[in-house]
Amino acid sequence: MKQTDSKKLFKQALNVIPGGVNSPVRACRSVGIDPVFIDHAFGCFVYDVDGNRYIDYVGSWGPMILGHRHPQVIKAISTVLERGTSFGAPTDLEIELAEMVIAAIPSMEMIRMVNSGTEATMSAIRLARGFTGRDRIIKFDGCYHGHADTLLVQAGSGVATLGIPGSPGVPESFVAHTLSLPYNDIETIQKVMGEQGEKIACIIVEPVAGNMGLVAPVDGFLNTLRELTEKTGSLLIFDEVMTGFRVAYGGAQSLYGISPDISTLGKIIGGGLPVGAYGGRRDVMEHIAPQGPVYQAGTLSGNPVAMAAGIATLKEIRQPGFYDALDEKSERLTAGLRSRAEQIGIEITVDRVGSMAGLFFTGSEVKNFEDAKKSDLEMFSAYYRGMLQRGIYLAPSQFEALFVSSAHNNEYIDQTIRAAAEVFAEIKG
Ligand code: KE4
Repeated sequence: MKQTDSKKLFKQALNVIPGGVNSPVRACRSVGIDPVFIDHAFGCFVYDVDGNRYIDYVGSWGPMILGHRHPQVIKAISTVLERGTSFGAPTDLEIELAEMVIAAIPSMEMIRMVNSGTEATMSAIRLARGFTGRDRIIKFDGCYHGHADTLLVQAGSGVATLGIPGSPGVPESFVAHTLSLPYNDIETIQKVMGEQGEKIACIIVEPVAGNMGLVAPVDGFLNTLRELTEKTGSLLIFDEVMTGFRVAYGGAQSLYGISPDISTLGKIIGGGLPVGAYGGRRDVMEHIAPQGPVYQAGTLSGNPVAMAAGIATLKEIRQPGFYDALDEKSERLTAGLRSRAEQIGIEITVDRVGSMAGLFFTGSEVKNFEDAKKSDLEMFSAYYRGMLQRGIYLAPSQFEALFVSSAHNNEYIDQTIRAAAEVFAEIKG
């Protein structure tokens, strides 16, 4: 696989951009290669600057559920450009997208648009603290909610001890009110909420975790969070930045039948443009400025071009049968990976929720971050490199998910399975 131009560009990028990338995971450090530079994309393919074509399962980390350059999305963007790009004033498009999201996710009675998932979760936590008058928050090890200081705590920094900064530059005081507990550990959250529940402003959780690889909630975990927060007057925040409109049109909350107090969204609702959002109970959201005292703002929030892309995307994915078809394709892929690994005798754990899937090189169940870290990370790196060589573009980290889009068809899914079988045989040793 020719990579001349990618290497040239990466060298150039390293001079002017930290790590040569604008988001760390893109540097591919954990899989031991330099990143390929993408020139363009279409449907389920991305094409690098050296002309190599890849079947894309990153989908820009989730937004591209329709595949790249869907005609309706491109049309909507070019149409709105006739009106302008940004006004810094309210537009009808913001109401249209807000009403579509609220119709899809009933727990969101009101919604505020922002520009990223990080902004959404950061604002949701400020809102929960402002609404409850409490400072302490609970998150879970292995869940990632963006890079706001209060959420960058060292995973597993002890069940009872409060947060230890997960990054230089985050003052201890900024995470002093953050507790990070093991995901899917019902006993621990019950114990901690029993002891400290009255001090907890909110619990924030990925209802299906996609940032430690894919880890689904065990039976009762999400219900327990709902019951405990109701009992203690804390708020439950579902971070659906990744799962929202991904695992179902109504998000993970519609799959598990849980109504959180606040939900955060991003990725798909921007259709590939920068959009995040947070929303929830009206009595909570009414605390947000200028209606209420909790401040949050953004120059490009509700940007008309981004709104148009989001509206066009939701119009397509709300079509009857969209998710059934996506489910079938995703099941074909994960079942294929599982059966080929079995035939070849390599131990993998493959899980899927809707069109979001994950693969670990372990024969054991993966229920939390500790389990995920025990999988064979070296083998994952070799798998990643082998798949890239065969034209399959995966997330360059064991601790990410893969995404199937409506643009993936059986021919390319079967090609992916064949490539995986070759790589499994190669890395099995
Ligand atoms: P952004 O600020 O990156 O838009 O969203 C942060 C965020 C919040 N919540 C969840 C559940 C998320 O998955 C994310 C971001 N996801 C990562 C992929 N695991 C973005 C990729 C990246 O960091 O480059």
